[in-house]
Amino acid sequence: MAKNPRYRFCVGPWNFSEGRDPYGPETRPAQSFDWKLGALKELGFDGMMFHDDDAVPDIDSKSPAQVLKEAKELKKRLDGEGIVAEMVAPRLWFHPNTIDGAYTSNDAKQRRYAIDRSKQCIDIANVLGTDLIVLWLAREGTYLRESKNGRRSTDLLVEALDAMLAHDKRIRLAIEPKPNEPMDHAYIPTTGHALAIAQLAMAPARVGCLIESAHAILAGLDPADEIDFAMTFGKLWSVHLNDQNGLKFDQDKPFGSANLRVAFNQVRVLERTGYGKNGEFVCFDVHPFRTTKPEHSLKHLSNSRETFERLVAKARSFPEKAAQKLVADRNYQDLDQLVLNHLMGS
Ligand code: GLO
Ligand code: MG
Repeated sequence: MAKNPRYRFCVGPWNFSEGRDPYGPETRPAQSFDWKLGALKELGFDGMMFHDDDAVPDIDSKSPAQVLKEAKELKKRLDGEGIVAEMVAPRLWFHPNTIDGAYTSNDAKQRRYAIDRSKQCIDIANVLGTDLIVLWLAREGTYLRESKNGRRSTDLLVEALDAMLAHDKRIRLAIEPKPNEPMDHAYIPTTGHALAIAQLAMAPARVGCLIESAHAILAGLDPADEIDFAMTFGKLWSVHLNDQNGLKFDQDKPFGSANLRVAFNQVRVLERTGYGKNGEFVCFDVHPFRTTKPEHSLKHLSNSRETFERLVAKARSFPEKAAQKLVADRNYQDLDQLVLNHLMGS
């Protein structure tokens, strides 16, 4: 039995990455989907996240009937392995039609492509048995301010949300905010933006968010506070726990790798607010370091989970009473040390 039966864990096929960066090629051989599914099971994870084209490769070259047929085959495979599909996300940043953005492209034909592909993504999610669609709005933003109109882009995003919500009355949309990369500035950079735009949609209750630790840090925010904020609205439907060393390229480091205390506070908030009790998954959106040898290429996943589990134990054994006494006395100096001592194990 899992150490923390309350939590279910998951990763996506892209988290078994091969080490390519903008300056050099892969450093590890590519593995097949079957290999990744086997590894995920071996590691004791419960679910898998999917982009639409992870579920159905070369999706744009296939007929709608073929796409659904392949999604059904995948569902059978997953059932056979006892693995749940946590979510499906339309990958709207690879295809030539999405060069200038997807829902906010300046070209109406390309906006149509993005919406059609999103509807198909919902159909795939239905087949895979999940009601959760994740929207990482990768190219919805600008490289230069004058190329788009921010007000119009907001309207276009609402139109796209509405088209998806109308396509399926049960589906929930979790916006995954990120402030930059690949864009200079993204249109929905924070949790606040995601929850605000949800209010403009035709069914606000079905638009929520997914918080990724690194994305919050890139926005200069504390991921634990972002989590608390979204939980206050009952709208945190998934998390991508990882780590990020300051304002750099998106690093997707193992959870806790850069700042253990920031990781501890995220776990503490997840525990306090009851995250997971409605079936939400703990997902790790982490990548191996480029230097990682093939034989160590699953360690970023097992290590992230180990850190999470140990921080759950730390959150549960936190000397709350002593902490509250220090808070009441405004003795934050000793509160600080109490936290450090707790994390250091004394
Ligand atoms: C990139 C994002 C990305 C998404 C994934 C699911 O910065 O974190 O990995 O989480 O594409 O939509
Ligand atoms: Mg992510």
